[in-house]
Amino acid sequence: MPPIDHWAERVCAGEVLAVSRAITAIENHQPEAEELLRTVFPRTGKAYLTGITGAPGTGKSTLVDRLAAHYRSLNEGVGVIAVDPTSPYTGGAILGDRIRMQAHAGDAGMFIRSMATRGFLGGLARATAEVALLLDAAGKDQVLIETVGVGQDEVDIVRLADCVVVVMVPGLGDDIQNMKAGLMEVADIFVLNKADREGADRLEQELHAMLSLVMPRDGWHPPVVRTVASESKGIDTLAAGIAKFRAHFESSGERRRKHVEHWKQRLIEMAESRLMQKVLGSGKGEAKLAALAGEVADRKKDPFAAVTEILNQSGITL
Ligand SMILES: Nc1nc2c(ncn2[C@@H]2O[C@H](COP(=O)(O)OP(=O)(O)OP(=O)(O)O)[C@@H](O)[C@H]2O)c(=O)[nH]1
Ligand SMILES: [Mg+2]
Repeated sequence: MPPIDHWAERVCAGEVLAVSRAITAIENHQPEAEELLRTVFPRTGKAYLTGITGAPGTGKSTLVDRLAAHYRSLNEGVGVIAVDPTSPYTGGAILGDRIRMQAHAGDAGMFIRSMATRGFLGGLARATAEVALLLDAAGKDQVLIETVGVGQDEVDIVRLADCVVVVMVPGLGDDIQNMKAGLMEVADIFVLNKADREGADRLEQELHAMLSLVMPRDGWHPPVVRTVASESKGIDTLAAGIAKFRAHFESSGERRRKHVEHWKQRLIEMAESRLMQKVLGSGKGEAKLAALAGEVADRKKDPFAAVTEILNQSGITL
């Protein structure tokens, strides 16, 4: 059996070491990663991806942890991807995540990985999407993706998910008003976490008031679920909300349309990423680009001619 097939077999059997090695290969954009993903791809498409996002410190990791425990109690395989815990907002998040993960150590039905750095070749969203695919191949029924909802990268990542959960907490001031419109738009479910704190009722009223102004997407009204993640309160309700959302889209035939839309986006991103690699692949490409940009800035060359030159030199004829 070729080594890649052997590796793929081990990934699909859910072997932790094989999965870990594959994720590292994906992060480093190693050529074997693509080969591996191609090999396992026919066996993917079963996992349900839930994205959990929200402002720093709202309790996302705690929620993910409790939700994971809930799914494990139903004997479902769970994969967790914690993206970008290195943002300047979150000091010891990785350490905290590590400690939480210890609680699941030794559970073969659970796989947890932090993706700690930015600057992945081809982008963080690509790496996350590929890791999610890999966990899908590894037989995880539920893949939970935690991201801090602060930038475009994060919005791109949550868009990958089948269901997007946006976490809010009372006492962050005018957080609804300040919330990124982009994040609001992608929310399928709102979680009002830290409901044990003062101001929970007011925040819930504000959310409902705001939601009443928004047109339901495909017949779905995003519910507001109150949780106290640190006490495991409301987790069943959240899981039920996710299941209801899933059923809503599966029965209405929207699921396939969503998946086609998803792959349309992904294929464009992959084409872009491959093109960039071809153009900037070597160190030389970067230098050449800088030289051309200089010529354009100095008006020695027009940008259209420069682009044609870049493409031609990369062996691309359009
Ligand atoms: N009072 C209260 N505290 C909570 C609740 N849920 C989480 N916390 C606490 O809030 C703090 C932050 O929780 P995390 O789960 O690390 O939050 P996070 O959103 O993952 O944080 P970052 O990844 O750093 O953005 C921790 O001290 C939790 O114990 C809750 O429902 N009520
Ligand atoms: Mg966290």
